[in-house]
Amino acid sequence: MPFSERSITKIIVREAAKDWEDICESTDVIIVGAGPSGLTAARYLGDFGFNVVVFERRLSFGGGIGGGGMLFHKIVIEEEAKEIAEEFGIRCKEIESGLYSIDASEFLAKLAVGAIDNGAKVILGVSVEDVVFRPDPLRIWGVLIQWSAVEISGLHVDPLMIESRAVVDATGHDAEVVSVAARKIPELGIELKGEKSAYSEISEKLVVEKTGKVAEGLYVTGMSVAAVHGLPRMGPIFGGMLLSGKKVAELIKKDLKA
Ligand code: 48F
Repeated sequence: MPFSERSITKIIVREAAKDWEDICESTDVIIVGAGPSGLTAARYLGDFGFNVVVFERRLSFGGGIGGGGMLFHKIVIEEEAKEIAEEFGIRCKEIESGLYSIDASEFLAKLAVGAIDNGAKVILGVSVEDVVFRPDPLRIWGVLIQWSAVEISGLHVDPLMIESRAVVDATGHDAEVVSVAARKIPELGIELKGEKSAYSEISEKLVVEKTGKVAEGLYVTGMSVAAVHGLPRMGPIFGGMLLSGKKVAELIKKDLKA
């Protein structure tokens, strides 16, 4: 079947523009970061029927998963998170009581498939640089986005804005979205405590416990929780990321359906 270069370009531009129009018109939840917590949150929120978009700075999924532990290609999860992993079809191998090993590549691929198959739109190569807010009542109203390539180039290009009913900071150790909101909207009263050194067992529990809303319309999941609340880090054990992603999805469901 003959085809022309014109068609290839037209298909890409038109279809991308249609998706972007949908994202502008009807996004319920913006998730910033396609690491383990963001992808898990995206999967459950999609399953609950929300229109979900995930903006990921890099051109790949998985955040900190791909590097395993110091580039060894395995990650660990604990018993409490096994059920979630299995909902994604991820195979978990029990090594010692309550601790399982998973190939990093399987973990990141299946988390991404789970999010996409449940309706989340994942856009790679887009960075969130700021938030949209409304003062009365004070709430986060969306995000400002920019092509990562523009961000990296340092060119002065104004971003675009996407509105949503909820924004989830799943950006990992730097909590980038909460950080910019705290700095630029001091009325929110958010104090970023900063992540502490490792204490894995405690950290895995606390990160789930503290997952949730930090301001109206703004939620944290994954390692962003540790950065905001001053919790210890845990290294390449990922059960807390899955449990945190699921928890934030359930909280948002409750808040948005209310
Ligand atoms: O860092 P990341 O994997 O976050 P997470 O879901 O999981 C943490 C673990 O990987 C690990 C750990 C626990 O086991 O300690 O480190 O909390 O994924 C965060 C993703 O967000 C992207 C970033 O490229 C990464 O893929 N990201 C960060 N800032 C932005 C962003 C931004 N401003 N805009 C878009 N994407």
